[in-house]
Amino acid sequence: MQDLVNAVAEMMEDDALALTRKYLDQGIPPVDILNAYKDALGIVGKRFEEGIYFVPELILAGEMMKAASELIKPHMAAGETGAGSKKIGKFLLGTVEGDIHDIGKDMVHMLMDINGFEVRDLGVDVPAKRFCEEYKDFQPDIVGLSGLLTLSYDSMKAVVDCLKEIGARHKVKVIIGGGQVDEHACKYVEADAWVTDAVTGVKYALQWMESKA
Ligand code: B12
Repeated sequence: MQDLVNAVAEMMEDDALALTRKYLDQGIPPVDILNAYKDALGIVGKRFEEGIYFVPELILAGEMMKAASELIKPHMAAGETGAGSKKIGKFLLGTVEGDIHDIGKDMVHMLMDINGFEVRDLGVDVPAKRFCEEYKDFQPDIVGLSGLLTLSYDSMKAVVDCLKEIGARHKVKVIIGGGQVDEHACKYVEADAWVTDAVTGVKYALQWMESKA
């Protein structure tokens, strides 16, 4: 799908959507198409770092990915997992304080949902205190923190600290995700796992629910 990656990276919005439709019609797995977008957004991010692209390109890239997600969503709801309506666990999700990136978070929402989780999505720029309030009300099995800025690690850590303060840390798994996270960030935040793709995140979540059963 190099043509799709190129169309997104070169800001050719109409071509990108036409190719997305073409690949969906051909029966290409939706996750593969989303991953092509993710790769393209990685290129956009790199060009931004290099001073070739600026914030408007970041915005347009984000809009392209959102438009593609809307096209792809119905194909995913058909579900490869067949998890259907039976809920297997509760997943509290949000992008942490100071960070407004939500494309990856929305993909996580969609994938957790079709894999049988009841998802409560708190949106973006969510303060630690709000995560803890929602924890008390929703009683999730897993808390998922999204953050794409390196600055977000402190906000993620604040959520874990807050969960400790209310005596909930040992009762809940915490997973962090976003393009920049790594083992180092995971240790700093004191999360249980870190991922840079939603599919691996779903695998962790399913494993945790299995070992709880
Ligand atoms: C699009 C974009 C934007 C858009 C966001 C639109 C939106 N609605 O989200 C806009 C224009 C708003 C934006 C703004 C900014 N951005 Co920006 N942005 C990007 C870009 C190009 C793509 C991000 C993206 O959506 N990727 C595609 C998704 C699908 O991938 P993903 O988020 O990684 O998510 C996947 C996984 O990580 C995982 N995942 C994500 N979250 C979670 C959570 C859980 C629980 C789990 C299990 C998994 C998981 O699953 C997803 C699917 O596989 C990245 C570059 C990049 N390589 O990421 C820069 C990037 C993240 N931005 C960057 C910067 C600097 C900014 C700004 C500061 C720019 C500015 N000067 O204003 C602002 C910050 C605003 C803020 N306070 O948050 C930097 C961050 C650098 C850093 N190390 O901190 C990046 C890396 C670009 C770069 N290379 O410099 N940005």
